[in-house]
Amino acid sequence: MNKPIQVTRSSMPDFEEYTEEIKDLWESHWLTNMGAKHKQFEATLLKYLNIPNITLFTNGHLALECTIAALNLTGEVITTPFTFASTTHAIVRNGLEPVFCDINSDDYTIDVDKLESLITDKTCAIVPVHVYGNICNVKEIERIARKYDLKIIYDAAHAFGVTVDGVSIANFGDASMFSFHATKVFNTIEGGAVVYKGEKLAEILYDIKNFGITGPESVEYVGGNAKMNEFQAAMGICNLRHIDGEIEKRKAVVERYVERLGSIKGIKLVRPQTGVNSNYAYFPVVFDGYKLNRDEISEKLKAENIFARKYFYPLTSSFECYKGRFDVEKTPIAKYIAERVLTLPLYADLALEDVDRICDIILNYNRASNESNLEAAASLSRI
Ligand code: T4K
Repeated sequence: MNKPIQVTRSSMPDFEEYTEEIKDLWESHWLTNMGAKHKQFEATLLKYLNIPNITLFTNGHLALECTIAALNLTGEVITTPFTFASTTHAIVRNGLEPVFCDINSDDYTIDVDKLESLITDKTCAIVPVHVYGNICNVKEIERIARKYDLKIIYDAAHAFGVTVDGVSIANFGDASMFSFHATKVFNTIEGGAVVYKGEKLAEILYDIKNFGITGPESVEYVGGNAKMNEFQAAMGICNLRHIDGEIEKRKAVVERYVERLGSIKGIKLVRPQTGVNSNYAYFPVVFDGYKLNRDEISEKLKAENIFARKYFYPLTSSFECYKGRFDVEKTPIAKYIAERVLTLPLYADLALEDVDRICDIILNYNRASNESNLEAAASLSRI
């Protein structure tokens, strides 16, 4: 049996590069609480993303949760259910009510044509998701938010390094959250960041991730602990040196998948978005009218030690913890896609021969020939 292939595999610097980077921590004994590595990493990221403000966090989820808290919102937040648990939980854990908008069937981001009809006098914000690194219709979302005076907080967990018409995706909305989790295009082991407009938010985010402490003897917010530590920041410093090369390698993997699966009836891929420089974060495939359904393909791959994932099934609106609260029928496209989507293995060092093997398993399976093989095997055993 071939060695297992998981849906992704963390990018890592050379061992020596990382150990060199963390060496001075043994001299300083300063391991966390916004130390030298944290400051250095923050400054490097500002440059890389070409943005004015960034706050680092210990993970993407707390980055999103703290940002929503920092904006001091009340009421309803429009978002999509075709995402990881984090997006919806971050809204609910802030005491806000998620209102689910459907996604579009092209890139699975929020359907801006359905957004406006969901706005009520209780709506305070929109939390759109750049799902798989596909970019939401940022212009239309901006127009709607301005018209109704709503905040926009992008869940950009998947979108680090993406640009639109040459502009970093970090520049849209009031704030965007990036995840630097081990499974992401760019990782700090665990980690995350928020980028935003306005100095005011900088102060609040800094305090909120550090228990709400604003001075030696003052605590102005009910904050938590969401600080990025020095080892995470050191990993970020190292990985950022290699990010462009990693994205290039991912691109080659995606191109091979597209070459093999791009024109197959019943297999739907996301088309490249106009003006968008992708980070090739995920490779979602929708099996719709193919000879095998999504679950059958998933099982076939598993039998060969290949572990694709059903990101994002089930919809967050159908989670047990939200039972009876939301109606999944109100987001029919999200429901349809979630039932048919499979994200295939994708990481920088995935060998093209492995991509071919994955495609062969998907393409070469033929129910009729498999049945006749089984019959042949059965008659052989009778001899
Ligand atoms: N918003 C969105 C839209 C998100 O997708 C996420 C996270 C967030 C917010 C929150 O960001 P963070 O708080 O996580 O920074 C994974 C990740 O844990 C999660 O970060 C990610 N989204 C989600 C889509 O996927 P799982 O439960 O599927 O991960 P797991 O442990 O099954 O790992 C998947 C594969 O990755 C493994 O089979 C092998 C590989 N892997 C995993 C780990 C942990 C590695 O190569 N190295 C590793 O260290 O959630």
